Amino acid sequence: MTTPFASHLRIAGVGGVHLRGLWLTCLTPYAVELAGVGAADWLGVDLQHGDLTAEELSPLLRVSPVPVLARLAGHDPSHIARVLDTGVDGIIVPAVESADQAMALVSASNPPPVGARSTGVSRAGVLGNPQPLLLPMVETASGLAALEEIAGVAGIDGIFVGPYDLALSLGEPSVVAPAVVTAIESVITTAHRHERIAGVFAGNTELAARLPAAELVAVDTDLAALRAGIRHLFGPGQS
Ligand code: 3PY
Ligand code: MG
Repeated sequence: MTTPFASHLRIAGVGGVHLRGLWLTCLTPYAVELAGVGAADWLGVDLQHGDLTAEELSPLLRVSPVPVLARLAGHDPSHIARVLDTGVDGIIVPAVESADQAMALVSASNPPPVGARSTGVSRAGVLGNPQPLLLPMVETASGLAALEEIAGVAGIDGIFVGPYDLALSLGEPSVVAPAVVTAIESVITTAHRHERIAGVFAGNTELAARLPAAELVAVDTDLAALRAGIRHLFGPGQS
């Protein structure tokens, strides 16, 4: 892909792509360089859960063969600025529950006059990266209730669904429970109606296969892929 990822998705728009990602929770840059992760279309680096930290982003970005989106630890503007300074292709922000929160993220992600993000020497600045994708997550009943207003906020690129927190918040037993799948589909439809791209963390191939309309689908995690690879070699074993 010659066009930068964020620009590519903005140009392709709704329905223009269906890109399958691998969600990183533990792989080091060494493994990212050598384990063949380029078979995925993109990587999601999880800074909220798992074992990776914001300090590991720059080394990961230097070796990743595919675009990298970072799932943030929270909404703190200084965390957002540090992560954007690394030159990631986009940020995925957990548990956004109102238009006000989404507007605060737009402000934290953009320098004046759009927002209040500070500028300084950074990898993103020196490399001249384009504006990364801003993808608020809808993953609670409150977020779902505010979906229409969140999707309408100027400056966001899309909505990303967190089905595991959503299932918990809705009191449903699994991410493939009918009420959760219906909620995910309604997020995709609403995002598209607002000309926003839709992303979903599937975390399993069964759910991933049911989401052809989403532009971004995180199929599963690096840990799940490692476990599957080890089982493939040795069988189920003790755990
Ligand atoms: C969720 O499903 O809640 C997520 O945040 C994906 O990691
Ligand atoms: Mg979540």
